[in-house]
Amino acid sequence: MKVEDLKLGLVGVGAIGRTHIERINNQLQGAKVVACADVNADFGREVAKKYDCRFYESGEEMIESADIDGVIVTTLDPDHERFVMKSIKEGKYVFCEKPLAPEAEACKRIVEAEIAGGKKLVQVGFMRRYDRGYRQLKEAIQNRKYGEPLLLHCAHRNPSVDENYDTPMAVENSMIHEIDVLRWLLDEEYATAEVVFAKNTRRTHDNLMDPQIMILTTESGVRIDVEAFVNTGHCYDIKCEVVCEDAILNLPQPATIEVCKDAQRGHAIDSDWSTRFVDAYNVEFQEWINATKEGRVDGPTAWDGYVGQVTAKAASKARDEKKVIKIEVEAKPDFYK
Ligand code: ISE
Repeated sequence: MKVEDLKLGLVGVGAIGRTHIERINNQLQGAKVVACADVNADFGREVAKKYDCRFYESGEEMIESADIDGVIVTTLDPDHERFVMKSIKEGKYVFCEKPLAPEAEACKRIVEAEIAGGKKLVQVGFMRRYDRGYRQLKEAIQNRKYGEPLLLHCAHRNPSVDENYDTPMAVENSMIHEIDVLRWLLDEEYATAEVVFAKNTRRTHDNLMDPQIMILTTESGVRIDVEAFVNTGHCYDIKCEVVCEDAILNLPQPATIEVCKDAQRGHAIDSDWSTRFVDAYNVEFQEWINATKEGRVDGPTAWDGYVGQVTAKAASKARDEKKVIKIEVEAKPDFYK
């Protein structure tokens, strides 16, 4: 570890937590995860040993420690709030995996605490903003080279999900990514949400309607449809087609070799989000490390986390009540402008 390396503490050493330790300690520059905490002490100690970290049974104690400069929260979603709040209290920069918190009210409490502390410290792990393809789309849309964007057709397809994944999770766990990245892409807020169902796949179960289609409109009238089909059985596939006045723009797929065999020509595609967005995660963390060292937050803020949850909850309500719901977000505080 170099003297100038940022010393990070990570709470929650599940799969995503461990991949973040791995990328920060072995691939990226300028930081090291030097401490970790987990409720499962035996497993947490094993992980700490593997990555040469100090282990803490209590995440709060780790966050307080003078040995760490910044915090990464990768616990179960309901525990995000308390560790983000503790980081704010300690005045430490904190990266929290999405969602910032499962309930919009909890996100609001985080926003209020951050404003009260007077300094932006929180970044939310919406990694799609760091994907090369989405960044290219944003650049193409931003300068209006192709006219105004009018409508978007998107798809979010997973090969399979576990049996705990239920109907609300299609919006709140999967399409939350589209909710965030599309308002960033279009640089405007949503006005309404609606969710409709398709015919159910035979691969689903009693608690999951799959596929679903979420329909959003933006304040300027752009109409967005997102298909979430989380039991395709065969691929992880993310699509985003932006229909502009003068051109149709499509999210580029990561490049893979073309294979010509058995009288067919084709390309392999990803089977999982962790490989599809691996480069995005790396860029996201490198930029977070760089910004943290310079004392600023330049990624998705606590406010973005809050708007995402308000929108997701409106979409869930729209699905349950089978109607179009108006999305009511308070005015953006000057603090986040
Ligand atoms: C998962 O939780 C993620 O965050 C992935 O990025 C997403 O594609 C997947 O649908 C979610 O279940």
